[in-house]
Amino acid sequence: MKNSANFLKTLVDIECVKFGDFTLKSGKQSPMYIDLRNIVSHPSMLTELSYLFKDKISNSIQRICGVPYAALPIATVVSIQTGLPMIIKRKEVKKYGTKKIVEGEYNVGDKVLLIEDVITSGESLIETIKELESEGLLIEQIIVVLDREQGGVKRLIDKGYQVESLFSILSLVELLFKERKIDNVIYTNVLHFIQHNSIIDSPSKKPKKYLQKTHSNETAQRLLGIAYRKKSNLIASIDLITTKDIIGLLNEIGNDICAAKLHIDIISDFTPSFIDELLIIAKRFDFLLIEDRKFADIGNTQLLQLSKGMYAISSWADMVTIHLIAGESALKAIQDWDSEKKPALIPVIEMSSSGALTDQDYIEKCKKFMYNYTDVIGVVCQTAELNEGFLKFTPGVNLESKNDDKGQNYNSPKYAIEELHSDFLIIGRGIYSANDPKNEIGKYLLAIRELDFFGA
Ligand code: 5BU
Repeated sequence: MKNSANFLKTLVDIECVKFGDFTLKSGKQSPMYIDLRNIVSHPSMLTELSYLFKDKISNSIQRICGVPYAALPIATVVSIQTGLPMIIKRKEVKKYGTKKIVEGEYNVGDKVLLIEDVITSGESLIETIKELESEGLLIEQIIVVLDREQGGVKRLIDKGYQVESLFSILSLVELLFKERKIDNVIYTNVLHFIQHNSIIDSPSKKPKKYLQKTHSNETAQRLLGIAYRKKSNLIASIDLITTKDIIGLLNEIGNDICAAKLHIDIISDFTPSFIDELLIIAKRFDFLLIEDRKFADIGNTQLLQLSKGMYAISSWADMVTIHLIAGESALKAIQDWDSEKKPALIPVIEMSSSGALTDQDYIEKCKKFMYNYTDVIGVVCQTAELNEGFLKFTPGVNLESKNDDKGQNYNSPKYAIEELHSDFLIIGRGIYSANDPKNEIGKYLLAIRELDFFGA
């Protein structure tokens, strides 16, 4: 086995993860079934796991312990791979002899790595932790193979433990969806299930908006999946004019964004090979590409502008912006366009600039027809309220400034999310003009994560 993606796909092949309609122990219906116990019959999977764990183990660890029973074989191979001694926590205390709860050699104060196969609520981990701690052991690190993303990790982090998972159910379904191994329905059902089955109950906090959003459009689902997984709804508007600067910036901040927005026609040294480079980087860092072309012509011209010329936008952009000024016919022309590669559409129905002509009347006119088109995944707007499921992209976001000297108006990330109910924040100069863009984007991430926008 060579990489994590193969490991995840093999989990499905060996039926450790199944999709369908399952009844859980609790009686609840679930669209997925996860049981990693079959891994014991696949030595190559255990070996791969031992490598994956080895990369993550902190230097201070003195003992390894698996949560019984499923994680015991995993702990064993990790112990062999790392040379770190193992201890075993019994599930039941022996009724005779030593009555020990922890087998193996250890000293009070030893720093333990605790291994678990799957985490849901974190309950069995908490039980194991309690018992190990009562023996005087210190839980230094917890590594879980698969996080069901139902709140268990957060619960343990809140208790002060250092927890990480090798994989999450979301990264698994994302991968399978991308590779067309599961369809829209399964993908959406899993998202729904996670949304409604988190053990974290925080009514005082803002609703976990991302998980409540679903959209039948595949690109919208991918964008939501990436945003949720990276816990970033930031779209970097890379309004730079040389390919070197653009690539340089994306290499710096690629991990922190769910999409990059470009104005491809402002690049002074554009060549088609730039697109190849861009696509490689987008894939490497896992973000989508938006061309902010704002098409605004009759249907026929828009199709030419989308697909022809040196930018051949439809060949690479995952999403494009479009004005609806030409009316429904121009939108319909794109929707009816029979093209193998067609970007999702984000109409601009309201602008951030002072004196914009996009008044309430215009917004309502756009709304009258745009919802009928499945290529439309959401809109660029400021205050407009949208139908359930439609994504709201908001430019004019900046932590430092209120406006520029050319008509742009800015809101803070907090205001955009809490007051404008924005789903995705588009940030240009706030990031790319900063002295240290990586450090600056960290501030934006902190601002959105403080709002608990992504839930657990
Ligand atoms: P800024 O540097 O954060 O101001 O960049 C904002 C980007 O969003 C920039 O590329 C604009 O073209 C784009 N934008 C906007 O600012 N306001 C709008 O209403 C629309 C797009 Br539509």
